[in-house]
Amino acid sequence: MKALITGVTGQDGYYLSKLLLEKGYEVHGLIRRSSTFNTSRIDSLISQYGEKNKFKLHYSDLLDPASIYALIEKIHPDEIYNLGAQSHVAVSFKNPLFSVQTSVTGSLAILDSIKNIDRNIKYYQASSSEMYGGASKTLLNENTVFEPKSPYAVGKVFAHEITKVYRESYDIFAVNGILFNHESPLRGETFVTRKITRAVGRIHNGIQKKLSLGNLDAFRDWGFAGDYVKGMHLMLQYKDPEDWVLATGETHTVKEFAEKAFSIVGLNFEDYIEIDEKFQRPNEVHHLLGDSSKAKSALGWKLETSFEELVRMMVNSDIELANKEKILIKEGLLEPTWSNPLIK
Ligand code: NDP
Ligand code: GDR
Repeated sequence: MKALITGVTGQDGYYLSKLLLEKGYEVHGLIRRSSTFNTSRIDSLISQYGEKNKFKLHYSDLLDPASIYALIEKIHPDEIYNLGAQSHVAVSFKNPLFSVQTSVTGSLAILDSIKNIDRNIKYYQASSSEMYGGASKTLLNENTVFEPKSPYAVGKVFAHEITKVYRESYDIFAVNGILFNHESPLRGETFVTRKITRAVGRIHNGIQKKLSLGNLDAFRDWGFAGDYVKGMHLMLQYKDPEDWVLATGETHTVKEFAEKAFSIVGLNFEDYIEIDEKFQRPNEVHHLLGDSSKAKSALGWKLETSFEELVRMMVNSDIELANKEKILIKEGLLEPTWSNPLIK
C-alpha cells in the first residue's frame, strides 16, 4: 500500500507516518521548502525508513494545484491523508487569507486530482471540532450543525463540505475525520497544552519564571495524537466513506490542564501564570465536548490514553527537554531566556 500525506512535518504527520510505515506502507510526504530545516519531527523516520525507500519526501505546497496534480499522478497512492493546514486558530485571525486558502485550495486541488487521475484513490480530510463553534455545552457528533468562529474554522468547513460533494458526485471514497483537540510531546509549542508543559519543564529546571496565557476558562476535549491517527487509518479501511467524530467524551478547562501539569512537579500553577490580553482571541470557542460513539462501535476505535496520562507524558518529556537546555545554557550555547514574544 502507498500513502501520500500532506502536513507530514506536523504533529499528526509524524504519528500517522510512523503508524503506516509500521504497517508496511510506502509513505510519501509533501513538504514545503523552508529556509530552515522543518523536518525535525520526522528525522527519526527518515533515518529508519528513508534508505529502504519506504519513506519519501516531495517538495510542493497545498496552494499550488498544478504541482499537487503532478505529484499525485507520479506517486499514484492508494490513500491520501490531507493533514496540511495553517492550524493555529489565533494566527488565522492575523493571517486569514493564507489560513483559509490552504484548506480551500488544498482540499479542492487534491479531490479534483483524484477525480481526474483515478477515482479509486481514497481521501482523508482533517476536519476539526473548531467547525462547531462551541457556543453551548452540548455533546457534539456527526449530525451537529457547524457555527465556525474563526477564519481557520471557516476554511475547514469548506474543505469538509467539498469532500462530501466529491464523494456524492463522483463516487470517490472521501471521508471527513472531525477530530477534537489531540496533543502529544510533539505538539507545536504555541498551542496551549504544549506551551504549558514546556513552561512546567523550564520552571522546574529554573530556566523560566512565568507563563503568560489568555483565556483560562475555555473547555477542550483533549486526547493523545497517537490514538487519533489510528482512527484516521481505520476510517479509510471501513466499508463505506462516511464522516466520523474522534473525541474522548471528557472536557477540561485550560485552567484544569495547567493545574494538573504544574502539580506533577509539585508546583501551584497560580504562582506562575500571568494573564496577557494578547493571547485572547477576537472570537472564542468556549466549550468543546465530542461524542465518538459512532467511531467506537463501527470502526472499533479505542482510546488508549487518559487525560491524566497525556498530561504526565507531555510534562515528563518537557522536563527532559528543559534539562538538556539547561546544560546548553550553562555551556553558553543557548540564550538563558525564552524571550521571543512572537513565538509564545
Ligand atoms: P500542525 O500545525 O502540527 O501541522 C500542520 C502541517 O501542515 C505542517 O506539516 C505544515 O508544514 C503543513 N502546512 C501548512 N501550510 C501548508 C501549505 N500551504 N502547504 C503544504 N503544507 C502546509 O498540525 P497538526 O499535526 O496538529 O494537525 C494536522 C491537521 O489536523 C491540520 O489540518 C489541523 O488543522 C487538523 N486538526 C488538528 C487537530 C489537533 O488537535 N491537532 C484537531 C482537528 C484537526 P510546515 O511544517 O512546513 O509548517
Ligand atoms: P485550539 O487550540 O484553538 O483549540 O485549536 P489552542 O491550544 O491554540 O487553544 C486552546 C484554548 O486555549 C486558550 N488559550 C490559549 N491558546 C493558545 N494557543 N495560547 C495561549 O496562550 C492561550 N491561553 C489560553 C485558547 O483561547 C483556546 O480556547 C487546536 C488546533 O490544533 C486546531 O488546528 C484544531 O482544529 C483544534 O485544536 C481542534
